[in-house]
Amino acid sequence: MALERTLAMIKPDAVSRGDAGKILARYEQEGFAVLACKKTLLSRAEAEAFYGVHRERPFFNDLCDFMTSGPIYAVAMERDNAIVHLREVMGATNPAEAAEGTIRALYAENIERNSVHGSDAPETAAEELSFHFAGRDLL
Ligand code: 3AN
Repeated sequence: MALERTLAMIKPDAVSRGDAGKILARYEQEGFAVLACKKTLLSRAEAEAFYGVHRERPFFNDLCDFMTSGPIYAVAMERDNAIVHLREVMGATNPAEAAEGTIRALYAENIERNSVHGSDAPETAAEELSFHFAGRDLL
C-alpha cells in the first residue's frame, strides 16, 4: 500500500496529564513519520467546526467544552495504510471496549476524555489535515 497521510490529535486530558510525549513516541514506534506537530488551544468556533458532523448528537456540547478546556497537539503523520493503522493503534472510542495495548486502553479516562483522535477516512483526513495545517507546514 502507498504512503498515506492522517491527522492525529492528542486531546486535553492526555496533554494535561503529561502523556503527549509518550503517545507521540508510540506513534513513531508504529512507523509513523511526523510531518508537522503543534500545540494549540482550539476556540469554541474551531471545535464546533471540527466536530460539525456530530452537531446533532447529544454529546456535542460536552465534547466541544472538553476539546476547548486546554491545549491539544495536532499532528500530521505519514505511513503505509496510515488511516486504518492509526485507528487500530488508538483502539475503540470507548476505552472500556478498547483492545489491550491500544492508546485508549492505556490512557483514556472515558468515552469523552479518550485522549486521542485520528481521521476515519481519506476524505476526512484531507479535510482535517488542512483544518490544522497549510500544505507548506508538512515536512
Ligand atoms: P472516534 O474519535 O473514535 O472517531 P467519533 O468520531 O464517533 O469517535 O466521536 C468523536 C468524539 O466524540 C470521540 N472521540 C469522543 O470524544 C466523543 N464521543 C463519541 N461518542 C460519545 C458518547 N457516546 N458520549 C460522549 N462522547 C462521545
